[in-house]
Amino acid sequence: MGQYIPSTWEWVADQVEIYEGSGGTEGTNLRDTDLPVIIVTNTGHKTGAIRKTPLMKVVDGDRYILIASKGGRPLNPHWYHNLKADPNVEIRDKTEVCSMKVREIEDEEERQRLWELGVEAYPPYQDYQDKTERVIPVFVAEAV
Ligand code: F42
Repeated sequence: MGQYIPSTWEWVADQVEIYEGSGGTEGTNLRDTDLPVIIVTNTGHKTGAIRKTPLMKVVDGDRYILIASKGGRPLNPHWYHNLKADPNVEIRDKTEVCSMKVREIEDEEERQRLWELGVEAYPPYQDYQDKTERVIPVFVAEAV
């Protein structure tokens, strides 16, 4: 494993620093909302670096749903490519850290069901999808 390289988006790198620096007791929500956030530690597939990606917490039973929205931008986030290259991640949910394996949901019916769970947890996901041609990818993360 390489060394940790913070996100180039400062507000994101800052959240990771507070979240992880407090052992998962602070900075665990999205900005000043009460919407919970998890941190997905993944491996940069070009650099081999450790990357830490905060995402909205969306669950389906004991699985996490990871939604590669990137605010509805035309291209998938870099972390999408990292997860496709190496599905082994760590997910921090507040003070809990688990080793998990991710897979992208290709089945349209299953993807739609999980997408709806995402929109229920974080309605802006639908706005992001409405503003891009890109079909926003959905992953599930399951404990190994
Ligand atoms: N993003 C989402 O997509 N969905 C969410 O639900 C979400 C929630 C959220 C909550 C709190 C918060 O602070 C951030 C949140 N974000 C959410 C933003 C998310 O954490 C990511 O910052 C965002 O999705 C963009 O991901 P990104 O991987 O494109 O990050 C960019 C900004 C970045 O860090 N780029 C690096 C750079 O140097 O430009 C490269 C990162 C990287 O992984 N590089 C790879 C490597 O090998 O190191 C190469 C990847 C490649 O193929 O180019």
